[in-house]
Amino acid sequence: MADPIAEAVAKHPPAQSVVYSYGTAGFRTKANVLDSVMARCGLVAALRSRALKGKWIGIMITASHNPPEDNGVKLVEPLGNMLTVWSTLLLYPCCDVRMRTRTNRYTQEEWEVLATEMANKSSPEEVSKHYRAIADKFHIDLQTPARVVIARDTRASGARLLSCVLNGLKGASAEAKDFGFLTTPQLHYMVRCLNTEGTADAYGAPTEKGYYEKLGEAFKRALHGKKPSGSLTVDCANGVGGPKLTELIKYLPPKGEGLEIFVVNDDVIKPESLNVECGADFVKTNQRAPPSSKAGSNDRCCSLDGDADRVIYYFKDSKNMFHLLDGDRIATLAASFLGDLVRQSGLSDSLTLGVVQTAYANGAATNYVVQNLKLKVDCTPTGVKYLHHAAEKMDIGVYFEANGHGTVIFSIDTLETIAKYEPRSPAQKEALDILRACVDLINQAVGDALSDMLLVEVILAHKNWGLQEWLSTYDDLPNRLLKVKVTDRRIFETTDAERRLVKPKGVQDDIDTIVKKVRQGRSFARASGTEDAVRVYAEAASRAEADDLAQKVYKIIE
Ligand code: NG1
Ligand code: ZN
Repeated sequence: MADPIAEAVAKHPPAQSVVYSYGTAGFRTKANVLDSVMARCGLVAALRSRALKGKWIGIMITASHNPPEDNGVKLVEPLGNMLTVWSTLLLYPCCDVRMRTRTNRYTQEEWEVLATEMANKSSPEEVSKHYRAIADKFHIDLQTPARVVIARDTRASGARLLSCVLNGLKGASAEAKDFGFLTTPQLHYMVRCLNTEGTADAYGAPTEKGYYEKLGEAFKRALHGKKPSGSLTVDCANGVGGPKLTELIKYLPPKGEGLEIFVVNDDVIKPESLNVECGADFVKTNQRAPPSSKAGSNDRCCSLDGDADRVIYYFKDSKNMFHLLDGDRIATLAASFLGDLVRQSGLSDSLTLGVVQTAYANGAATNYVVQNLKLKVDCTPTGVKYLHHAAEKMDIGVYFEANGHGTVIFSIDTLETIAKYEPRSPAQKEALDILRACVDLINQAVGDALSDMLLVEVILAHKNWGLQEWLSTYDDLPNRLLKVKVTDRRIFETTDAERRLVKPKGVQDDIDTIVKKVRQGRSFARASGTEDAVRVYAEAASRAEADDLAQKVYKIIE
């Protein structure tokens, strides 16, 4: 009898001697060795959907800020988050996101391991056997409908890799909805909308137009009559964010009444220019504007990454000095603004706000949150899924990685409190209206560069601040991030949210000895989850000391 699973994967044989691993950002590597992985991810997504009684699962084909020749794939859970430890939407056929249970036996690690195993099976028969073994092990009824929604960024390899995913889905008899080109956060938005459609927690219309309308309308409401000052130049990394931002602008208040946005580096016709000398990763890593930038002094600029899930701000001052406002800054800005709104609405007795960071957050940002904003800070390992998970435990959780990945999430109970609260004065009502608009403006499925950017613009307009005022809230400690090429990064094991090495033995002691001698010194080393390297981070009271500390730790790791 024909085996449709084996037949589907046989069309996409794996590359010789490549070992695949589902890491921090899904599978990500050179596009020319990904065909087999894509077809098999289709199978895993179909199984995951069936395990969740036919909920929509997302597949995003992207390699974010990586070079144009790379690509990758990520699976997205029903509420638009990454494969999570305890998904809130579980084994129930109804779509009520309130239904929380601990009966879900599937953990993030298990599904990541399943995906990794699936990707590394050598023959079509073994893949098919593994598919059935997973179904058996987790009592997945293979007759249950499976539904998968897919999108991709603008990489040249995207169309071919999409066809591999579609073949996998066809082999598994899954329903496929292909949205073509989307930003990563737009795909997350679609997944959440599709799974909550027609329920009390409906997230929005599952269309691109629905996404723009939701953001545009919330932006207008959140501005509450305030007008952003000046203009904003947005570098789109020559990625999918460019055309999508151009479309979004049509839904924002017209130029004279609202924000003037200049879209630059939006060439998606030449996919080889993606992330090259532009984009959030370039700006953050090189601590300078893209060479093509024509922005004048004090012009407000921001950069997205290749799939528009990261944003960072920057400007050059009148002395031509470059200043970066990264994810840490966006977190402190958002936490301070939302904290004020909660207080002004009269909700501070019922709601608390917290901030989640990684070890890469600048020490000055952490201090500012604790000492000035008087908020709780949690530190998690690198990777949005960890931050998101920690933020889920808070009433209002603001989470950002320093590199610009992040968002704000409101718990289900918090959403209810905000929706039902009766203001007791016109001032409370005004703050509450703005808070409610922010809830709609913020993409709660995942960090979203376009939504985060509009939130920053709203906050700056309300505070009547430019980037200079925003920058002056605190001084970043000078810092340096280095990459060490090592033969085997797996020997570097960490603890304490990746801030300390436990292996190789003795290395952490050597780092500690050096750090102790440096004013305001802090440094750590961890294996990258996306590249074959160890990253070294160092910060200190002065630029020279930070650079020197980073160099010394580099030498220890090398
Ligand atoms: P790794 O390679 O594990 O450091 C990098 C970024 C993360 C995150 C992931 C996913 C740094 C230091 N690390 O992870 O923040 O964005 O890529 O894209 O920026
Ligand atoms: Zn990205």
